[in-house]
Amino acid sequence: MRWILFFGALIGSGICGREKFFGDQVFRINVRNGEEICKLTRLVNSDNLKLNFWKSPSTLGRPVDVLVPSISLRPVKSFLKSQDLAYSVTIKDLQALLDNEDEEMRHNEGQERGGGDFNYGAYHSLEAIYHEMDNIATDFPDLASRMQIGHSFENRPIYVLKFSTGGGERRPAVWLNAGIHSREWISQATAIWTARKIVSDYQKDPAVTSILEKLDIFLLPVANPDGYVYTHTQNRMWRKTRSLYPGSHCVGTDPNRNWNASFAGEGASNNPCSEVYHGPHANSEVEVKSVVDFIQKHGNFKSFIDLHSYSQLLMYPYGYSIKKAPDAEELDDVARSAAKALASHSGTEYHVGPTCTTVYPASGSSIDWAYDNGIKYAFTFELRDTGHYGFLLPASQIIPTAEETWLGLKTIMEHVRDNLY
Ligand code: INF
Ligand code: ZN
Repeated sequence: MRWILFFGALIGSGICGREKFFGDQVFRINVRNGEEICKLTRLVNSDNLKLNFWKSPSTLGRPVDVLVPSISLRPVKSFLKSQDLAYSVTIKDLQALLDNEDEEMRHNEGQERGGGDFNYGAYHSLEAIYHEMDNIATDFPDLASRMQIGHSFENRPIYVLKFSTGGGERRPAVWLNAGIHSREWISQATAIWTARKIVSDYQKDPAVTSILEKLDIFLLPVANPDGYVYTHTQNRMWRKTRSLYPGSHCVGTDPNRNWNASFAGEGASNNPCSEVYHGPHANSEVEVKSVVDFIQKHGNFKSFIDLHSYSQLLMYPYGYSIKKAPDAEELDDVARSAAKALASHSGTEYHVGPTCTTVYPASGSSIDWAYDNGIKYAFTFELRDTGHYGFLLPASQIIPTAEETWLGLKTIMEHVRDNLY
């Protein structure tokens, strides 16, 4: 028994390196109605199969993506067959994709250690992203500054880049949030690329110059630093924070259910082991509270944009209710213009709509909190792709994704610039 505990501790402590997903696959399951969603949810929630929703069942009957460990392949296939649920295998060998990603990152880190510039077409460690934020602030001291707005549960700094051309401490501002769900690596990568784009294009791109003459931009590339480090060192599929509360045997709160917006309502769970666990109370996650405190202290934010992946969606409030946001028409118009601008780059198609009916009910989300606290232009981007690679989007797609997303972000920020309230 002692040996089992010893090896268990060893693996848990990460000394044996990251969790492996040998033979694991991702299934895309077509659900046609509520009854089938319930059946599937029960299946995923049955502990022994260790399934994990990559994309939860949605109100629209969109297909559901589920990570199926190799040991559960047979029972899951027979269950789906018995329930007459059609499915396809979108990722046949998850570990192969992870090995690819690992190999690319190691190669790139070698280049950078040799003094190379930050490669925006590669995924990076938290340390490398923080270092590049510092470089950007150093390269453009009159425009960019790196500030610490708090620390994570495991005491890592939470850094934000502020882009400002003056106008005092309370100039109307835009908050660009990324990396709140740690496994959505295209989100952090797009954010750091966007930081470099803003400083590079100021006084070159008239749109950027005019936006920055009226607005400050605050960019948080890694909103969940502990989770992000955990995806690099222990489990690439980690989504939540790494907080642990007395009496709970599961780690992590979903930071996109922890905001004070219909907290603990529909679409969140009170089970600490759930991927959508809302936490013991609103703002229990220091990573969330740090952003809330900063925004409330500043008091003049006009837009909050949260970058997630995947599914190619551009959504606005509400997630916590089916009720229509007072500004829904305007937000829908802006989102459709942004999606059109985004698509002009490479034809990437985004669906637009309110969270609740576009994906599923979700209480405690960042953009619902922002909107209900007077930050009118609140949007969530679900970046590439639509499930072929899912969270494991190849690094070769980072720059095209960031470039097209930038066209959407600019569209929104131009609208904010011209419609200050
Ligand atoms: N987004 C979903 C989530 O469960 C959907 C969502 C988006 C809910 C925006 C609320 C607000 O949080 C993701 N995407 O996790 O990565
Ligand atoms: Zn997410």
